[in-house]
Amino acid sequence: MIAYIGIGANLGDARANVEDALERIARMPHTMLKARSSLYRTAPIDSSGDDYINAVACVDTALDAHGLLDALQAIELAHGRERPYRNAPRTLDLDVLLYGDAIIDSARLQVPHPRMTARAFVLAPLLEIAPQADIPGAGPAAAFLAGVAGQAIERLA
Ligand code: A4P
Ligand code: MG
Repeated sequence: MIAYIGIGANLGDARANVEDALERIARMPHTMLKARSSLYRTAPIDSSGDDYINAVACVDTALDAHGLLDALQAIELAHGRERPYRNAPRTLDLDVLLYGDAIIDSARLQVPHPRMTARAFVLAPLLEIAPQADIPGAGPAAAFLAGVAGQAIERLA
């Protein structure tokens, strides 16, 4: 299954944390890293603290969607992530954005990620590596870019 993973960090050395997450994603079981976006510096949305570093990874995985979530949460834990409150600043946040064309709504997992269409820090890196990306139930990801044009985001070299 082709899946897209959103990566974000705004605590500590955020850039190093995102790069390390990409390496760990590439080493997840039954999974191949197919593509990764550039890093983006983004202003916090519904959150506080420093700017975020964001990126998106594309994987080809034999894990089911909940198994993929488990593997991503293990990587978050390896980064010592604490969850004092929702949308708190974080060393590392890994979200399942898309899992094939699946629509999932379980207690632990909602896919497509419910807020992805409203966030430049997801849409820009996603469209960099998957310009034709389609969001099940919502339509082409590219159609939502205009709606997030006001959000500060800078692609890093
Ligand atoms: N969960 C449900 N669906 C998913 C999914 N598709 N992927 C559940 C991953 N997890 C999913 O997440 C809480 C619970 O969501 C998990 O236990 C899982 O079972 P969390 O990561 O512990 O909490 P959170 O990060 O505070 O919430 P969430 O929902 O990930 O927040 P958002 O909406 O992703 O927002 N601004 C910038 N510029 N860049 C950012 O990266 N990130 C956020 C987080 C806010 N503002 C930001 C950024
Ligand atoms: Mg999260």
